[in-house]
Amino acid sequence: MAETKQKKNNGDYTAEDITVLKGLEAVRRRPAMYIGDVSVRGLHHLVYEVVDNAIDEALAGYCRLISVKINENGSVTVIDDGRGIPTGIHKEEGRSALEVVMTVLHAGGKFDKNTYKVSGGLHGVGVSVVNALSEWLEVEVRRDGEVFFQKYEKGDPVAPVKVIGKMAKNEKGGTKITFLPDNTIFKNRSYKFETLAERLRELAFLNKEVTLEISDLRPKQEQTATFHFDGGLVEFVKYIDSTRPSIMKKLVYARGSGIDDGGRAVEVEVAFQYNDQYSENVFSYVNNIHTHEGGTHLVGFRTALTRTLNTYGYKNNLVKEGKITLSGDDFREGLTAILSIKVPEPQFEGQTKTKLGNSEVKSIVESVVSQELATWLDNNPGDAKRIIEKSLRAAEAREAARKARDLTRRKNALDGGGLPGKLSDCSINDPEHCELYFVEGDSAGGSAKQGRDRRFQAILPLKGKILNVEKARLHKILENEEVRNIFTAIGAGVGDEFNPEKVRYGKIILMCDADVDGSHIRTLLLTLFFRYMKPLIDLGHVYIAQPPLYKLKKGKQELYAFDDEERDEIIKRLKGDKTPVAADPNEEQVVAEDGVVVKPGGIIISRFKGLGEMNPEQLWATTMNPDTRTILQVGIENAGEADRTFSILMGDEVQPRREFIEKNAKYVRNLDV
Ligand code: 0RA
Repeated sequence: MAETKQKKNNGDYTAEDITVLKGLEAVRRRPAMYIGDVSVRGLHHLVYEVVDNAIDEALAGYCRLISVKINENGSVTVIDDGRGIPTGIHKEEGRSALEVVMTVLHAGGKFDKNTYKVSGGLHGVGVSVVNALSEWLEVEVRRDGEVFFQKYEKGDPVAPVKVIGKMAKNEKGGTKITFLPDNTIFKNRSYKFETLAERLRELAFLNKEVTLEISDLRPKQEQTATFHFDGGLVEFVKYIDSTRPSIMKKLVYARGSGIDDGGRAVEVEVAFQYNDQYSENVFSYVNNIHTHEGGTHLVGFRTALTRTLNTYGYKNNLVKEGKITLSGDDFREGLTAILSIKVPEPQFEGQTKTKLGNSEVKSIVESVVSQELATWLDNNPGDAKRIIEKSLRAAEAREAARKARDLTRRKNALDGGGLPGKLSDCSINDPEHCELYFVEGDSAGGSAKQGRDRRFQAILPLKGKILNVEKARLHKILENEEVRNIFTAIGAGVGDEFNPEKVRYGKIILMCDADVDGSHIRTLLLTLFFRYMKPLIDLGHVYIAQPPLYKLKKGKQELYAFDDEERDEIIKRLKGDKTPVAADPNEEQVVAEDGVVVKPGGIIISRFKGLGEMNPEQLWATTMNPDTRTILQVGIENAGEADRTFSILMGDEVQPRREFIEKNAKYVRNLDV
């Protein structure tokens, strides 16, 4: 691949640019630097990158329809009706601008400085990165009455840009990109419809002028979905809260803009409502990127909310002077909000680069929200009163929670050292190397304790179902001993006071039985982490152990299988033949008691019903030994969806839960939080 000179936006080459960025070869050598990782997550980011480019066209006012297809051969096509990637000769490069955009790192934005750049997190790296990581990529541009085409392999053009036809009379312009991810880079190349659809749905909520559609054309998986929401953020809030009853007649919606330090417009849009529950669900976005870690825009929003509601409460005699002070927390109980802003030059900070740093943004958001919210409250006195009354109840509960927390602290101090008695801690105390296993049941807890490597593995057995935190307030939660043990074992606090630097273990591993109760307990634990220790998940500390489902025995040989497929493969291997097991209808099998199956050839298959059936050595060998085990890392791809999922699974209403489980039984098992 040719080395390509890079250029700064101000037009000056620097020596550093030339030596550091050596074109797409750098992308292929270190793909994770550009797309985060090369797991299925990175695979899906390739599609998001192309779609984000089309969304940029929409933000600039030129694109209405974006269509994604998962093709029969596993490639993906993204079509938009924007202006089309420019095709003229690029002056400095001396070749087609289309080729430059597709083959030069970060060349996408420099043509057009007036749009909002998406340059945070993993997005906005440029379509050239997708090209570099594709076995092949084809682009078709409709622009200036003609249809242009170019094909690439691993990022390199196969031939120059060619005109392959004329546009029809009334045909709209646009860009069509089809690519097949490179299988030398991505081990797993199979796209998940639901994952892509969720991101497209999110983009449709955030950009109400755009329609996004997706179709899966793979055999036996054919399905389509179309997303368009005239109501934008308002509909987004309703969607997230679809199983949480609102206490309001109308949602709050505010929009406005301000000017940043460079004299450019910052656009602010927010929608929110209060539901009858206790958690705070505020999702903030900058240029369509979810800012997991918040930032200055979120601070501005919170400040405006607290100040404006307090002022309204006093002014209208709903809050009595001197009696109780309402804090920011009180105004966020049961709040579901979407804050979406567009910033021309976002600066992203934080551990996952999802925290907005631009300082001037705080006051811009604060002033837009303060003004608009004050007017809204005056126009909707009924809803305003309900919000203030709910906040007063929250303040009373906060006082009770403070007392409960003080009590916990005192109790812990009395215990000496403060760690729960049930915790079998590890001997080293460098969090990076330590693991904490939450184990379902005392008997499995006992095996885990004996089987573990006590130098770096700690065990906390859990009695059974822990409290469902989705349905309780913090002070109730802290009254529960089991949950308190979990908080103290992790050692980093709760909720707003949670400090990730204090986490005592680098890996927190949930080890539950592979049955319905096990998955219920796992969901309860994940709900607890999601609601009260979210950074634990964001920073990748939470894992799920994968105990085997089957033990296969032949003579002295013992093997374990983690799913049916693996079981069948092992049987095949043990029998030494190549015919698939399932296609052997004449085979006799004897089913003995306890689900033990004896196959001809003396293979004994037993199904593990629970962790407790494994002895300490088996548990170590299959599930706990870092050299041989498989553990799944829990991540949040889409926080709004995750929130909605938890409220469906753990909330009050039964019907949506049943519908969710019926529709997603497979996903629940895969733990796609
Ligand atoms: C560079 C400049 C312009 C648009 C684009 C790239 C562009 C890229 C993609 C990727 C997918 N769809 C796209 N649509 C447009 C600005 C175009 C102009 O100034 O005319």
